[in-house]
Amino acid sequence: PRSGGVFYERYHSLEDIYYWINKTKQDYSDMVQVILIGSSSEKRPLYVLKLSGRREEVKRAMWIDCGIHAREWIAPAFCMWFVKYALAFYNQNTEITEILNNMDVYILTVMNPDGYKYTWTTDRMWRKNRSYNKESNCLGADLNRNFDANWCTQGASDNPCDPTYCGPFPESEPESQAVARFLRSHKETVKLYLSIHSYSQMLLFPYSCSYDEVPNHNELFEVVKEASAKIRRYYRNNYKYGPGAKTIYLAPGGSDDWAYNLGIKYSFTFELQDRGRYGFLLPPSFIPQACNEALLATKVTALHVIKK
Ligand code: ING
Ligand code: ZN
Repeated sequence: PRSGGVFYERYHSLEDIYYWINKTKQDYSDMVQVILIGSSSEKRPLYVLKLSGRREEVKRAMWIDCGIHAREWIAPAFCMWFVKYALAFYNQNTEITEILNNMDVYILTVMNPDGYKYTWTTDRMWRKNRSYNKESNCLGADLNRNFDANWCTQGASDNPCDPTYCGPFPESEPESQAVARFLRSHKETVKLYLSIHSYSQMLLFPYSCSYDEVPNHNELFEVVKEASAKIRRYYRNNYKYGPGAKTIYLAPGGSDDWAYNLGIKYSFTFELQDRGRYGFLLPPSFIPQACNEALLATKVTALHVIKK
């Protein structure tokens, strides 16, 4: 499916994305709300878009965050692609209509705005946020090692100079704290948690922070297996799937594990294109297919939760 316009087939600066958030709210004021959930360590606002179908009050919701890691530019591009698709095809495409009629969708387009900005101005391969560290000249913590799930054990670093630095304590970073607080206060309604990363083409679910199997392992496994099969069938591309620790590597302090332990039993991390040819430097010409693959996986997971 096309999502209209060359705008979505490019990467956008942070300023453009803030402008786009405001424009989207104005253009679709009947379906879109903007919620300020906090601010980054350099005091940039963290805006969540809330998409709602035109129906009566719904009791369920899903969450998508993109751009927790600065250099993974395809992730914010996906959040924008998803929003545009959902708004353009509500009441046109049966699946997105069913999703929006049954769930509100919360979207954090750039979870790490300071890092994202830094990759546009100074260091394209930056991963962490840009917070100050006591007793070190190195900046930043890895927001996907900063959540309270076996925090800072094997697979994370306690050295502020490392790219997987876990921070001084769980939720020490304003960006991870804002997300955690929002989800804690919405945990009765949020039934599905999605976190968008790149690269490696994988559909992951908890745990990443240990080799333990989660209680609904088999169900989550079947969901990502179906999503992977659909991507192969529709787009001729291969996505691995499985629990994070066994499928990619042991990584404590991740947001999906934390969200799972909070009680959001459908919790996934999608690693988008590619498998390493371009890596984080995925050319813009790959945006449409990469986003459509992730859109398909998003639909599969959301429809599964709705039909439960
Ligand atoms: N991958 C993730 C990372 O943070 C991950 C993998 C998934 C870790 C879920 C923890 C939980 O390392 C990338 N590419 O960032
Ligand atoms: Zn990442």
